[in-house]
Amino acid sequence: MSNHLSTLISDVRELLDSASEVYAGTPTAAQVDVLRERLHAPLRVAIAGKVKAGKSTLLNALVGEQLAPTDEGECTRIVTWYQDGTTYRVVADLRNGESRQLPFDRVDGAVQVELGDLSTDDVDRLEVTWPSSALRDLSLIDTPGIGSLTSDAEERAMSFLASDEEPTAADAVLYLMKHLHATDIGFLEAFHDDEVSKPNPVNAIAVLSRADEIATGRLDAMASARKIAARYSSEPKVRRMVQTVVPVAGLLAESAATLTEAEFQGLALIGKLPSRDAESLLLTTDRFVNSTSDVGLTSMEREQLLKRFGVFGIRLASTLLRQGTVSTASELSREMIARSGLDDLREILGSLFAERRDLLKARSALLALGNLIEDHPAPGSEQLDADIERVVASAHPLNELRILSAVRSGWIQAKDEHLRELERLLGTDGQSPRARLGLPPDADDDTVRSELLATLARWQRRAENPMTRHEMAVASRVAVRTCEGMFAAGAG
Ligand SMILES: Nc1nc2c(ncn2[C@@H]2O[C@H](COP(=O)(O)OP(=O)(O)O)[C@@H](O)[C@H]2O)c(=O)[nH]1
Ligand SMILES: [Mg+2]
Repeated sequence: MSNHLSTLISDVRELLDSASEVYAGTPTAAQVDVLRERLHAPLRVAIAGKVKAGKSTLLNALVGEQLAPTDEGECTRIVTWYQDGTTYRVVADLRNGESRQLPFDRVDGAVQVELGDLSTDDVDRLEVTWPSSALRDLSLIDTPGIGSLTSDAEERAMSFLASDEEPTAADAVLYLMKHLHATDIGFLEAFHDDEVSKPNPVNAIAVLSRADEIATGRLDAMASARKIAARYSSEPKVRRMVQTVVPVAGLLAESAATLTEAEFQGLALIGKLPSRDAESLLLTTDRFVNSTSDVGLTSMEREQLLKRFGVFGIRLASTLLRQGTVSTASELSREMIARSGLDDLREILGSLFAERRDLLKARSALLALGNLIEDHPAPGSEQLDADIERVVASAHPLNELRILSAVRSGWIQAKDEHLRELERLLGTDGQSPRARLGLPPDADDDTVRSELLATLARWQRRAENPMTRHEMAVASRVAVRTCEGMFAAGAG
């Protein structure tokens, strides 16, 4: 960890200690404790987007289990947290401030919570604790869809994602969109804020979801989806709000991650058909289910395969099997996951969120503490507020984030290549010195040292050059401090 980051984290801890003193013996003390615990807990990533964007499906793919209920269902209207733990447990946090452990069932794998005498309106959020290595680094938060039929659910999702109602908000957001709609932009803008403490391109990623449907299930669907995603990623409107756009075929990823031997056998039967016969079978879903051709699968079995893998998944799996690219269930699962885009998403989550988790958590703790003080003025809280402001203004890692979002907002004008270099140096490609300097992971220490020296000199020149515009000069000074920090941490 860099010295700058450890300074920020110890500053945040001190602020929380002072807050505990200020609020000792008051009802607010418990809220301060929650904030303190969160600093040690995994990063909280919310999955947001319109209803049926594929949020719950993608959550399941990331966990590798069919955990979150998909489609309608009562509980898909409640914000639900999925976190790692030692026991299987569901707790409901109620609007009236109480918490209650609830019984649950598993229907086709999905956790079906029994609300009993509670209505969805009584429940503020559900907390599902589930032993899972996938949830160890990131807790995932499933949210009701924006644009759902009931405006209550929509309001709930918005208030969760966009409000200042800390400490419920997430540290980072995955925003799912099937295609880019005007309402998506509006939605992104609603919870976008240029303050360091609000979601902005440094902690939000867009997912072009249900990517298999983009080319109506053709084998090249993912290639088309990648092109579209790249185009979105370069649109200024989108860049202002999210770090990048990644295409993912969530259904394929979910089903591949939970592929059963029976399903593999079924897909293998289709793979045994000559490709022309398989294609004609897959022409329409109706034909696939009801065709009388002798595949060795009943209509019901075919319908089930369709539900799990979609036309694209069946076409892909049978082609991979026919061509001999894969021959076992585990090979097929791995290949389909890779082709679904899930591996790419995981990698991006790793470098943008997981590697930055301490910074993102420190940032949301500062925001939450600031809001808490505003809501609960107390003797001594004014001083605390001033201290928070001082930390927010001076912490170098927060300045890096601020510059990154300023670049994305188009406020900093400079040559494109300089801006890309600046973004990389400030950590968009990863937090390690090698990533920041644009060097391969196996570059030797001497190479790192000389690249660091050259980079430092370059940014010093830009900072001091009278021709450099004011905003770029400010950004250049931050870049210089980043380089100095790498020296201090021993990278030089
Ligand atoms: N073809 C296809 N269907 C999907 C995909 N992801 C989700 N679906 C389907 O879309 C419907 C809604 O998905 P769900 O995850 O419940 O969406 P949510 O409302 O955003 O949580 C379900 O019937 C899913 O099976 C995908 O990547 N491809
Ligand atoms: Mg859902």
